[in-house]
Amino acid sequence: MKKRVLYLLLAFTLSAQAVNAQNPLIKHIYAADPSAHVWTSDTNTLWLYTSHDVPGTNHHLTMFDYHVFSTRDLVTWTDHGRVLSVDDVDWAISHAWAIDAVYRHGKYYLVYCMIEKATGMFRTGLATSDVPQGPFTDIGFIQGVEWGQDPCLFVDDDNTPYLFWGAGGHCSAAQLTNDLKSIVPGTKVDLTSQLFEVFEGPWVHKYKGKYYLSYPGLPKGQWPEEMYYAIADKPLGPYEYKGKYIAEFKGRAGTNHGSIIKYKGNWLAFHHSAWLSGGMSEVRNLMADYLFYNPDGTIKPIVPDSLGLLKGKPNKVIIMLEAENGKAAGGRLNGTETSNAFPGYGGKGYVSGFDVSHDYVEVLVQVANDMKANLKVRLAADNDFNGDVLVGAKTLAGWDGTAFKKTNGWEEVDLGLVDLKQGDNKIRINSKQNANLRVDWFKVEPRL
Ligand code: FUB
Repeated sequence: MKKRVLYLLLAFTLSAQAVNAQNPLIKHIYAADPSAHVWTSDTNTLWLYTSHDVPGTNHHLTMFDYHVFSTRDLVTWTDHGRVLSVDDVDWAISHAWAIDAVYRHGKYYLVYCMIEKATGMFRTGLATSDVPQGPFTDIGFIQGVEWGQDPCLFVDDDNTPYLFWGAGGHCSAAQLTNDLKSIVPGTKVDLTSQLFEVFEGPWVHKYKGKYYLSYPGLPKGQWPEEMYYAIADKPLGPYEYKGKYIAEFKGRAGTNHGSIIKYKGNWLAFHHSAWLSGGMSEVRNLMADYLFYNPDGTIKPIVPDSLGLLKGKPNKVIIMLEAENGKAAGGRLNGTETSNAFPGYGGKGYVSGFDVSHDYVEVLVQVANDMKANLKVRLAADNDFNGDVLVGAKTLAGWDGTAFKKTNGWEEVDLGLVDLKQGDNKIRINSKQNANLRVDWFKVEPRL
């Protein structure tokens, strides 16, 4: 009898863990290389700037764009969609690999790496936005950095910016100029020999006045990568190697890459694994775990499990796609235009100018696997109008030349359940006649 109760208890605990699992952190899209930030402009929100793995590839050669995620409670996460792609960067040709971000002088910067068309080498690009969720506009690459893969832009308490980068078993760092656009001459250092078994992906955070440089390394030169760290008294070193904080674990990817940050009083470690792709080791998903220090300042090793940042609730995700982001977020404005004259919109504005039939606004939804999702659109229409909603190439059942009602200002219209296909999905709304339609955003809630 006693045994039965124990079994039941165990079964209940395991199923509760599965339901409440918070790792993988984000389950609707393959994302990797998370850079976590809390900006001084709003300390309640945690942001993740990530790269994006292409479903079905199992390599990193065709990685093409970046995503931004945000949360205010570590339970509900918003995917803000594509924020920059190789197509948006004139000087680049491919390899949208690891990224970082920084908030400086009232602007948000994406600090990213792509292969330069002219030289075939990795450059560290800068792109800016007025808002943390992007999309971002490229402003060129940082002068003086060659093979600038896996950038980490660390700003010290005195506001001095430092860039760390690393690839192929090397790690370098330098002070940056105030505008972030170039290296301060004479400040570049090669940190490789100070970082035991370093391979790539540096991340710097500060704890109790010391500088912690964490990085993916190759144990005895063999894959998979594990997460190591070293500590210094000054940002540019010298660094003293301290150990590993995430060793190889079940379901790990070939690579790992992480960031460490304090949010609402807790230290968190973000990284990636291959749990979601079921063993395709180069198709990765985001992971998160709490991080604890020993009294001597060393880090207690983390063994990732499905509970992650468990708050007693399963994670929830919302994909928020602002209509006005258009091409910069992988969407399209056909015959329509952006505006901000009609108050009450979310984001930076809305799309209007649906003057003739086939004028439309389209947004891009990217998902890891085929899935169902709830779709909502926020719009304002001065008159009733007939319109279509398309998901992929197909008109959405029930929304084919359908009569949309005149709204009372901005209203959320529930378009129902849609089928999303693995990879890229375009969602489009068009008005068949001029009804002074304005479209603010699309909200997609994956049913996972
Ligand atoms: O995501 C592509 C590459 O894989 C990153 O740049 C590396 O850090 C590794 O995670």
